[in-house]
Amino acid sequence: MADPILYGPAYSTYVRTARLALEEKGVPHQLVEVDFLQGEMPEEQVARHPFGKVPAFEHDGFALYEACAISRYIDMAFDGPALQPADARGAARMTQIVSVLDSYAYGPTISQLVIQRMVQPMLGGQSDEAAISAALPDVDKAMAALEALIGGNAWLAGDALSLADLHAAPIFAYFTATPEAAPILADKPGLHRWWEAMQTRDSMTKTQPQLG
Ligand SMILES: N[C@@H](CCC(=O)N[C@@H](CS)C(=O)NCC(=O)O)C(=O)O
Repeated sequence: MADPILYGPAYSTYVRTARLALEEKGVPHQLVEVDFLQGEMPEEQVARHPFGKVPAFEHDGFALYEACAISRYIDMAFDGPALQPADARGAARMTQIVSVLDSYAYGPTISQLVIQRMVQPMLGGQSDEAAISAALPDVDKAMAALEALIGGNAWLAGDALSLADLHAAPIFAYFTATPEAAPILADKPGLHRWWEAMQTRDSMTKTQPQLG
C-alpha cells in the first residue's frame, strides 16, 4: 500500500492535528505543502476540498477532508497506539472535546486572537485591538469549558492521550504564544498541566511549524 498523503501547510492547526496523528501512530507519510496565507486557496486544493480549506488527505485512492475524519481514519487504519478510548463514555468525551474545539475554541482563539495578534503583523499589517478585545471573553469561555472537562485527568479525554489532545494542541501552540494567554490560563491548572506534558511529546517537536 502507498503511504498516505496529507495536503496543506505545516503552519495550519488542522493540518498539524492530522500530522500529530500520523506521528503518534508512527505512519510514514508525505506532506504536500499548500500555501494560502499570501492569497487565495490554490485551485488544486479546492478540487480536493469543496469548501476551500486544508487539510485534505489521500490513502491508496481513498480521499478524505475534515481533520476529525482524517485523524479517526489514521487511528483506525494503521497499527500503533490507540488514539480513541474504547469505552462509550471515554469516546463520547473525546468527541465532545473535539466538537467544543471546532465550534467554540478555534474561532475566537485562532481566527480572531491569533490572526490579529500574530499573523496580521507578520504580513505587514496591524493588529485590530478591538477585534482582539471582543474575542477574549469567548476565548476564556472556551478555555474554561476545557478546564472543566479535563478536571484531574492527565489528558483531555481521560488517562490516555487521544485525538482530543491532538485537536487541541495546535491551537494551544499558537494561543500560548500570545500575551493574552497567560492571564486566561492563570486560573486553569488542569490545562496548564496538560500543556506542559503535551509539549514534551516527540510528535509536537516533529510537527513544529516555521511561521514567519
Ligand atoms: N472543518 C475543517 C476546518 C479546516 C480549516 O478551517 N482550515 C483552515 C486552516 S487551519 C483553512 O483552511 N483556512 C483557509 C481559509 O479559510 O481560507 C476541518 O476540520 O478540517
